[in-house]
Amino acid sequence: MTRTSGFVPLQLEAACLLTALAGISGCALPPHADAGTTGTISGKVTVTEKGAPAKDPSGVVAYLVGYASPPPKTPATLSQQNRQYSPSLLPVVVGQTVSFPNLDYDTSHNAFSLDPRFNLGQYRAGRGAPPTQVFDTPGPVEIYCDIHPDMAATILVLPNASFATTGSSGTFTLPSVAPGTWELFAYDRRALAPAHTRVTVTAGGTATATLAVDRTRFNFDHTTWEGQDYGTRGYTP
Ligand SMILES: [Cu+2]
Repeated sequence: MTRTSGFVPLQLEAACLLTALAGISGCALPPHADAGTTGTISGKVTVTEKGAPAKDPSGVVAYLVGYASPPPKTPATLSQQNRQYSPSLLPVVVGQTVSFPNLDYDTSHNAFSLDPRFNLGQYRAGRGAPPTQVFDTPGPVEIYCDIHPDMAATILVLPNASFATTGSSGTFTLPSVAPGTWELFAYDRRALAPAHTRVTVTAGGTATATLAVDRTRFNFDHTTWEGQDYGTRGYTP
């Protein structure tokens, strides 16, 4: 997946901003906190794997586009533990800082991305503050470890804080949404494209939405930071 063609919401968000400028209701209004003047989206994401029901439908990120909100001041955390990233899909807001703590006391880890390009170096657990990175461009960012080829995660950089990650039931709730018609997406790491629907929110109401994603991507093979095959570097991590 490329960052431009694979992230459909960006195009729709741009369209939404244009309609906001044109005064069309729904796109211009950011959610606000006044009880009774906002509504709730209660949704469910149905997940299949190559067409069959997924055993574990959790971990899908549902989110709205069409407005921007400032990033939380608290960093998000992408942990490295048991030679895996956790969570494997981390939603953040544009401009938010992400911390990458190594929680494995028996090995160094690394974190890098090829787009945008950054490399946090190799580091061990318990030796000072974990490295951090700011994410300032919307879209998915694939994160790897230059030591362990099986370590892969996606940071989903979103325009605002109206998002939620589904649990084992596949359900999600987005509270405090301004009235209007919104573009709602569901992003799964193993789906080729986000699912999309439109939902209309009324003040004090609860709107329901259902989305469906099919997991067909199971190969996250990638090169090292320097573009090499992991197996040709002369050592086994
Ligand atoms: Cu690692």
